[in-house]
Amino acid sequence: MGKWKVFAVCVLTTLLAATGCKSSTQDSSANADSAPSVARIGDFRGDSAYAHVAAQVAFGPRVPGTPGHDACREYIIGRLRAYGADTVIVQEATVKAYTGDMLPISNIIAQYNRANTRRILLAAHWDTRPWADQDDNAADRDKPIPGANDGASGVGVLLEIARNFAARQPGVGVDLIFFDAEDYGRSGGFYNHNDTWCLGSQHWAETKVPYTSGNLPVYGILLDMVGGRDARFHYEAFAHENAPTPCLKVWSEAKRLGYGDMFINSIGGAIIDDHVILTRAGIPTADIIELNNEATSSFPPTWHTLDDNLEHIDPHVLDAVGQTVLNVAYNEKTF
Ligand code: AHN
Ligand code: ZN
Repeated sequence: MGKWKVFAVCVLTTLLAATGCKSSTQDSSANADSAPSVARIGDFRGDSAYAHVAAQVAFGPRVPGTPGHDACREYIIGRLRAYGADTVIVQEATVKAYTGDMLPISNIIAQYNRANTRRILLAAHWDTRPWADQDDNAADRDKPIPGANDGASGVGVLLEIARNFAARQPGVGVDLIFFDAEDYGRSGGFYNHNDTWCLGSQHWAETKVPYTSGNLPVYGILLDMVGGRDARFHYEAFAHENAPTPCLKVWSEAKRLGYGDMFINSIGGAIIDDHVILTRAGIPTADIIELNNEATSSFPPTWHTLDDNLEHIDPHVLDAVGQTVLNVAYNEKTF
C-alpha cells in the first residue's frame, strides 16, 4: 500500500517536471491552490488561537481527575462567558474507563444565536491522554502528554471562533461542544477497543443535551489535532462516506481561501473519533484531523508522545483551519 503511494508520487512528480519544462508561462497549476478567490469573513487570528493553546498547555496535562483538568475546565467556561455565548451548559458525569478508573468528566456546550432553530455544531475534545504510549522512550510511556496538538489545538481554534461570534453573531445557530475523555482509550489498532475511546461524547449521546430529536444541528465539524507544523488534512473515510455535506463545505471553502495545499482532496484513512459518535447520534459530522502525515502515513510524529508540545504547533495552521471553519459558519444558510 505504502509502496504504491510512493510509486504514484514518483510518476506524478515526473509528469509535472516534464510538463513544467515545456512551458513555464502556462504553469498556473503551481499557484492554483494558494490563490484565494474569496475573502476572509470576520477576523480569525492564528496568534490568538495559539495563545489559547499555550494557556491550556500551561495548566499541565488535562487528564480527568487532575488539577490541570479542573483549571482548564474553568478556563474554557470563563472564555465562553467572556465571549458572550447565549448559554453555557456543563454536562457533568462520572464514567468508567477501560482501566477501571472512574473519571469525573465535563462536556461543555456553548450556544450562539440560540433563537435560530437551524443550527450547526462545532466540536473538539479538551482532555489529554494520560499516557505517552507512542513515545520512542519506553521510560516515558506511562507519563501524561502535554497535548498541545492533541487536545489544546481544537479548543484554541474554537475559542477564537467564539471571540469572533462575540463581535458578530452568525446567521445560523452555532453550538460549540467541548468533549471530555476522548483520549483515555485502549491502544492497539484504530479499529480495536473502539468503545474505550470518546467516553465524553458517548455519554453526551445518551441525552444529546440541549437538543430534542426534532432540533438537532444539520451537520457538525470536529477539530482534532489541527495545529501541527506542516499539517495536511485529508478526508477521514467514515466522515467522507456518512457526512459528505460538511466535508465538502470545509474542503471547498479551504481551497477558495487559498489553503488547497493544506486541505487535500482525497481520503487519508479511517479512524474512530468523536465525529463517529456524533454522526451515529444523527448529526453528520466531518473530522478535520491530521491522519496521513508524510513521515508516519498516520497521525503526526508527536502523536501520543511527550513531544506533543508548543514547539510543534504552527499558528498559521491554526489560522487556516480557524478561518476556514469561520467562513463556513458565516456563510451557512440561516433558515
Ligand atoms: C484512535 O486512536 C482509536 N482514534 C484516534 C482518535 C484520537 C486520538 N484523536 C486524538 N487522539
Ligand atoms: Zn489522542
